[in-house]
Amino acid sequence: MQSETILILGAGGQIGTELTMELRKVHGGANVVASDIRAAAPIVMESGPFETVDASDPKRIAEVIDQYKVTQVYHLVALLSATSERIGIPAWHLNMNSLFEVMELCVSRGIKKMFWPSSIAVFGPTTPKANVPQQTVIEPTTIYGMSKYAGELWCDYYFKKKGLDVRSIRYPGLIGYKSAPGGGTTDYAVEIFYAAKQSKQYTCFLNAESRLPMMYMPDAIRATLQLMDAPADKLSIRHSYNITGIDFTPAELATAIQQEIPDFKIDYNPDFRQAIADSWPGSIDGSWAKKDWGWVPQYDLQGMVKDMLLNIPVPATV
Ligand code: VAH
Repeated sequence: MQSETILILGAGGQIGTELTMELRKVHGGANVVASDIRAAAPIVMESGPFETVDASDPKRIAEVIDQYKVTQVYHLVALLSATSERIGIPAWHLNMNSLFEVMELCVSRGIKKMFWPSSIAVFGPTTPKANVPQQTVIEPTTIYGMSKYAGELWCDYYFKKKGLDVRSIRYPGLIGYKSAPGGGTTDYAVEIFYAAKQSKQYTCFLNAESRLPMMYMPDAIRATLQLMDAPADKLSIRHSYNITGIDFTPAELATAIQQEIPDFKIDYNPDFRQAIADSWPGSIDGSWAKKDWGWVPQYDLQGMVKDMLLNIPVPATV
């Protein structure tokens, strides 16, 4: 069987760092080409090929695809919710145009499989708040959410009209310790762990009751590989799959941390990201992902908290 050569665009990001390492475990370091606009984490730079690629430069992406004879592409580059609201239309252009260019390159090069992340950010204030079904009212009110929903429609179009086997997951907020998030509304759920280990105090930029869908990164990475390995004829969704993870409010997360660090304290000072969070649902029904490709999460809230606190280094005392 011909071995795969995988290109990861955005390998330096929160998902990209961990996805690169997992794919290199499966396919071998030399067969997974990491790329980003700037150098990635040392573990990525030192475990296989890395190429400097600006995702807004299709000629450069084509060069790397041809140089390595790439057979699969993971296109992870995007500006997230908070950054996109701050930047405005240029964020739409980066998120959308890079998707169009990569899908066109995958079709023209006969690339077998492509992955592109969507997000629960596609849902808006008119979406039901609890256990959001796979098919529902989708009226995003953020630039990031609009770009992700438009992208989902294009993924389905390229599958149906051009035969591109592009697959997608609506990630919830992702929490991990191997790579930092950047520019997201759910980033509080990562920052809080470092604050708990360092100062034992955290001021949260969302209010105490902001329930959001979340997922521990090991589950998110496993879901991604499980979807990509699923037989194409089992996939009934070609926009993007809802997947079930965990959901919690900042107050619930703080309580779970206090089970491990009793003197941890939290207070709340909501900023512009509160309006983004308020437009999103609180929990997701991932039953289609379970039916089509057997998705079941492994981490609950306390399990994630224990593992995060176990792995985040205690700051060196000065
Ligand atoms: C963000 N972490 O906050 C991303 C994610 C569901 C949120 O897409 O923008």
